[in-house]
Amino acid sequence: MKTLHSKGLVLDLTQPVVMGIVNTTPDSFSDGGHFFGVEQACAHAEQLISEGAKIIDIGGESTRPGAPLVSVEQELARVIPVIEYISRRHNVWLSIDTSKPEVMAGAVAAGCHLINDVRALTEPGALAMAAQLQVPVCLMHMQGQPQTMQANPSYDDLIKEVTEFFKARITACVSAGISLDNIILDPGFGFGKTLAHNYQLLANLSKFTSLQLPLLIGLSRKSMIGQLLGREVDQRVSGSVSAALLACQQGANIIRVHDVAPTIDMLKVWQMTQAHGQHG
Ligand code: YH5
Repeated sequence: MKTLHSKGLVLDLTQPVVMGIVNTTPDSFSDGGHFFGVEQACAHAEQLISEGAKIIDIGGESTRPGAPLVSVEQELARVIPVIEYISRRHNVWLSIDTSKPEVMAGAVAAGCHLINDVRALTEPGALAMAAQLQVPVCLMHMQGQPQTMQANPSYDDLIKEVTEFFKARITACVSAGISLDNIILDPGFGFGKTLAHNYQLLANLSKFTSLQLPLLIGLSRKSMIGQLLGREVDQRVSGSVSAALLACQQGANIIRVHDVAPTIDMLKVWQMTQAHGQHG
């Protein structure tokens, strides 16, 4: 049975769970910049918890192409107060969306249970820090760097290349002392991928289950939904929920979303149907 353990908390992944996104960046494009500031971020996190999020993902660095780089001090100042506030009041899993080892250390000390790194622990010192902190890590695939990744994404064999990337990062993690039980994989929708690449990944998601590790997916409000439907970020809920259902059907375990309530509704429909399979 797939379960994650961190700091005395257990996360049962027999059914897909929702990870709610809390941005602390003033430029967080996908919520119109409304959720900046510690107070707003805390209130937003509590709202997502009440809607059924099992994990809250807290980010203080924007990976949007062209977004300004953020210093360690700035990132810590944004995320630590939110982590402290939520971890004191709720028994929810907290995830830190960062690539910086110093931020990983500060976040875990403040109460974070999981490291979510879009750079898959490739920054200097990140691998050793994650190994030392002994909490689960999410390794995301990205081609290139956030600033330039969407310039000309190109693959000979996308699924094979993402799989090879996963295998190489798993080996690097295990060599550094990270337990296999603490590794989560994410194909990184929108990170160095064209629209066609993103849908090829979604169509073939089940292939990554052969690696036998939990799968996290982030599709929520992304361009692959907006471009296809011709919709702005605040009109992408139906498309995002539909894509998330296709991911669940193929074995996704953790669904990273902005819109928790509609995603929980989808999961209830999915779970009821699962429970009544085989003419039950
Ligand atoms: C992810 O997939 N994504 S930040 C563009 C959007 C909307 C949303 C233009 N962190 C992931 O959410 N961590 C981000 O519309 C992530 N997996 C993991 N593990 C980008 C994002 C977004 C980008």
